Amino acid sequence: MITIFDPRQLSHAPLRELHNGGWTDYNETPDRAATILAAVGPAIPPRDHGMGPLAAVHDAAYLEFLQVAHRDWIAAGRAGDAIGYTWPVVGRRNLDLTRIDARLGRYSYDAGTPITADSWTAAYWSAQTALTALDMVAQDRQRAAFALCRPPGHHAGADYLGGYCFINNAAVVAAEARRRGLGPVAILDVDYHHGNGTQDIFAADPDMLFVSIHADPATDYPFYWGHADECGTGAGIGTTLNLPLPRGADWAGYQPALDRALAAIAAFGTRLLIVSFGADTFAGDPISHFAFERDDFTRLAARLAAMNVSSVVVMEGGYATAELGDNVAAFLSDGAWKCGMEIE
Ligand code: OKP
Ligand code: ZN
Repeated sequence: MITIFDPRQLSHAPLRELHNGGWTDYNETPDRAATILAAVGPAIPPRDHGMGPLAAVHDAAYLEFLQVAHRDWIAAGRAGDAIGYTWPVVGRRNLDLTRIDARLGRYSYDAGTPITADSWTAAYWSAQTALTALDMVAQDRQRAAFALCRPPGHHAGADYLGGYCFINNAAVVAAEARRRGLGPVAILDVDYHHGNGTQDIFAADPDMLFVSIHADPATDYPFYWGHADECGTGAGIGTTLNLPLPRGADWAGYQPALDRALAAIAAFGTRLLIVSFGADTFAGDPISHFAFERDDFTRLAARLAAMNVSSVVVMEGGYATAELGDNVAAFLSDGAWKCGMEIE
């Protein structure tokens, strides 16, 4: 499968994260992308689509914040990576403060996503990589394309970062695809973690389907989203489908949820499928608790390919770095994606 990637995506490299109450080395490393590239490459570079498609999904003030946050942090006399530590809890006044510490809290929801001097550049090119994968499918008649996005995106909302994510690459592609008349567009999120940012962005949107299979948020990050009773808001009720699974789920345990997900995607009349793909469902993932083996990624891809719709695969998580390249390559295998579909 054609792969898109830009080396500028490697420049974001936070030192450490607050994980389960203690400081650990940052899990979302540049090495992740390097190992995927080595296994699936070569990649073509992204085209630059500019800020328009990002601004279609994210608040202008949030995009501006991302570009200045680290500079303001240093200007405030701090060292190292910028990280929030005070959040405006639900119901707090929505004040428009200028202090960097206040703004870090305003535009984030966790302490696990530091901002470095290079985070904006990496996130910008990660989004352009996703948009170029859309170009490959929409204009260059590829049946599917792989955006090697890094940093990932599915935890980022319209005005917040978190979960290693800054720009919601899948949402940017979905909105741009709809703008180009390629809908109905569905997003299927098969990362171990619920894609809370994507859900929030499209929660009230009746013509964007969001379906997610993920670890039960009663036990797993991001906790406050992804429960089975979340089905959209307002006019969007019915176009969000959450399928949480207990820890320990293996390929067999995944099937009922996958069947429901694919049935919903088919019933929606989906013409373009955006796959938020996380390889952190792997049994050996250091921060996750499903039990996929390598071949299960090929099996998953074959099920998606059998939908016979054009697909943009957007990389999300996966932290077993030694096995990550092979697991992603298993998902992208030609055997799975080439079977039985022609683009008309
Ligand atoms: C990203 B993706 C909280 C840190 C908890 C975050 C996990 C993010 C997973 N301070 N860890 O969905 O793979
Ligand atoms: Zn994940």
